[in-house]
Amino acid sequence: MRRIGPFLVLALLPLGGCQGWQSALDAHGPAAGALARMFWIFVAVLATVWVLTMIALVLALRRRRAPDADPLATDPGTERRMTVTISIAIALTLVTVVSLTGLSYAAQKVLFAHKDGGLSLLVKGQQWWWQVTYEDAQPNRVFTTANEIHIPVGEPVLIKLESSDVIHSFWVPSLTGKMDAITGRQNQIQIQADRPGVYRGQCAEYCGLQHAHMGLLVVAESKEDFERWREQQISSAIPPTDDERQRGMEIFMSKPCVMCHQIRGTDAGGKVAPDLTHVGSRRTIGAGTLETTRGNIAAWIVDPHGVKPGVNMPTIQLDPDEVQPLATYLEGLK
Ligand code: HEC
Ligand SMILES: [Cu+2]
Repeated sequence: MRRIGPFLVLALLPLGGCQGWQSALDAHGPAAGALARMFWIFVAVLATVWVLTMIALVLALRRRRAPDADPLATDPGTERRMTVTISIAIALTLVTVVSLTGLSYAAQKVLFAHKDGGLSLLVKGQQWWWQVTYEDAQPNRVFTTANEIHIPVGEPVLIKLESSDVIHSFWVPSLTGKMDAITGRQNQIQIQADRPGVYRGQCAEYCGLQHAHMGLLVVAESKEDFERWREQQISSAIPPTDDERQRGMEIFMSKPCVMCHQIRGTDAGGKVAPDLTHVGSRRTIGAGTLETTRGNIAAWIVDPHGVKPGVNMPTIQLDPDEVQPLATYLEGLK
């Protein structure tokens, strides 16, 4: 037991992950369902093959010739039986391998099936966050957000993937397989959620220092909730309603923040960092690194490299009494 213990733990590890909220085996959409089904069929078939092989091995090892038998003697009856047995074994192996290949092909068909219509989003991988643009035939309904994708339940949503620096990979395990985001070309993958929920995803291609903190959330909600969310995201930022927020806004506009970040409806028009127009409405900041609270926003602004070492946001000198109004203003951008 002591010897096989570690192997047993290793063998059972993948099962422990099944119930998590980010697991390819916890499928909530057609593509992820096809993959999870394929996984379990492979496991069942391969486990059966392994058990049968072991049984055959044990039976073979238990066979003994009589001690005085001539080792080179052959018996035509035994030869014939062996030929038949081995032929059957080869045929079964072929059938198994061909069936598994067919199954894998069928799962691919589901994975890359493109249904027309529905929403299309441009998702751009950046070191180390996701820029998300909701496309629309009407230009004034196009908007950009970051790291949090909302989709209506039960509808296919087309994700067009691009990258602005290195190769990233878009992966929301409960909804679909992985797809690379590459500079200079566009890859597409469709996602669909069958049930409402929040599904976590992350970059699945090592892309530098903060690769592990390049998460994203997919929020699947009813059509009405989604439309309400979309209308709110399309609108410009809410103007400050009190003195502290007003002051926070003035501080933001007077600092280099505006060169990188956009807040629609204000003079801040930077396009190289997350759009902050509705940053307070997102569940996290820093691509899933911190929960969006006033305290966390303040901590981020004061020391982004303490939260996410190597991050592409400089530490900007602020007076101590500037931090709170700034954080209050940003947190209020619902
Ligand atoms: C040189 C460009 C640059 C400047 C200047 C800059 N930022 Fe950022 N900021 C970024 C980048 C890039 C990120 C995304 C980092 C990540 O998640 O990896 C970011 C993230 C943020 C976030 C989290 C947003 C989210 O949705 O995750 C906030 C809040 C923020 N910045 C506020 C500010 C404030 C306030 C200032 C000015 C004091 C500022 N930034 C200045 C580049 C910049
Ligand atoms: Cu990445």
